[in-house]
Amino acid sequence: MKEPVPDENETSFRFLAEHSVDIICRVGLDLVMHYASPSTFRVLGWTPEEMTGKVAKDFILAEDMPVLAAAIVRILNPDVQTESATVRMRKKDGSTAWMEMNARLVRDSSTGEPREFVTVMRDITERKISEERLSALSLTDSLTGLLNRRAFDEALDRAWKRTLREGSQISLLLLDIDHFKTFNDQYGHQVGDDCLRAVAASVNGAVRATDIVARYGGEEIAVILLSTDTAGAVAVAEKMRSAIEGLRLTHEGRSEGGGHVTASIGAATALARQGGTISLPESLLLAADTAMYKAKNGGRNRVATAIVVAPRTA
Ligand code: GH3
Ligand code: MG
Ligand code: MG
Repeated sequence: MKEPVPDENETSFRFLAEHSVDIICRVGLDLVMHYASPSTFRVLGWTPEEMTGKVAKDFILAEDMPVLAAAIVRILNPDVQTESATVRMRKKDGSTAWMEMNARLVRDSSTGEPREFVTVMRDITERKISEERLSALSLTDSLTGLLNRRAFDEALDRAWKRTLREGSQISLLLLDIDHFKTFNDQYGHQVGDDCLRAVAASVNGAVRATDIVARYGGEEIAVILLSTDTAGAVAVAEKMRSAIEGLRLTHEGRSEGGGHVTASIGAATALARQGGTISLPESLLLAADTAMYKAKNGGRNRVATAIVVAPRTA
């Protein structure tokens, strides 16, 4: 391949590149770096000399290489002018940076054949981190740290579809703190919040890592137990119930619960079988809610169950 002769354009390219805050690179079609601007040192810790002659995969994390490969396929399309990709790059100090790359394919002015890529890269690590924090915030409940209702609804939808497809079973626990209104009235809202946090931690401690625990409403916690039958659901619910009782959080107004905070739990199981009629996940929620009220009416601080049969879809 013929090296381009430095001309006025070349000189101004160099001038801009040498003074750019962003990293500017010239990369061959074989992904070998021919030029890197001095800002590589400030952004990534590598000097331009350390980067030139190397290939993309020497700096880009292996799991992000498919993202780059897809962008290259798109940019080779004659109708595409520029293409961007966001990938992680290894910095000299061993850490990684999220880099947004905007690339343009330079073609030979006479033949139109692709010649090289000119890429502008910008460190967007800070932005990525705050985006990740924001998205975590919108999926978790800030008081308890459990998943919030939105995350729960999405998780239940996914789990439900999977259960119907596999013809397996799924259980849903709905837990409600007993006489929590009088607890708040007696000890104040702040102590009520502390109590909720403690209950949430107990619930989390009673389940497996694959189970999904969410704050469903004010003082209600919902748990999705994948591939779990009624016996399994009751075992987990009992473990939760006794863990909460075992916290020994004083609730003087709660004489029937031994003067401690307790909770009632509805455990509903859906079996996916040919001929099942319960096709919506909301029906499982309703069954768990009904079972929970059965536990309340039965004297609170207990577990009650319900079973629904859903249609198998595969
Ligand atoms: P039951 O045994 O029938 O469930 O009685 P309960 O008093 O717990 O039921 P109810 O639904 O009437 O009351 C729920 C109470 O939970 C009302 C509300 O003050 C309290 N609550 C809901 N969310 C929060 C919260 O975030 N913090 C605090 N401290 N209290 C809350
Ligand atoms: Mg309630
Ligand atoms: Mg309650």
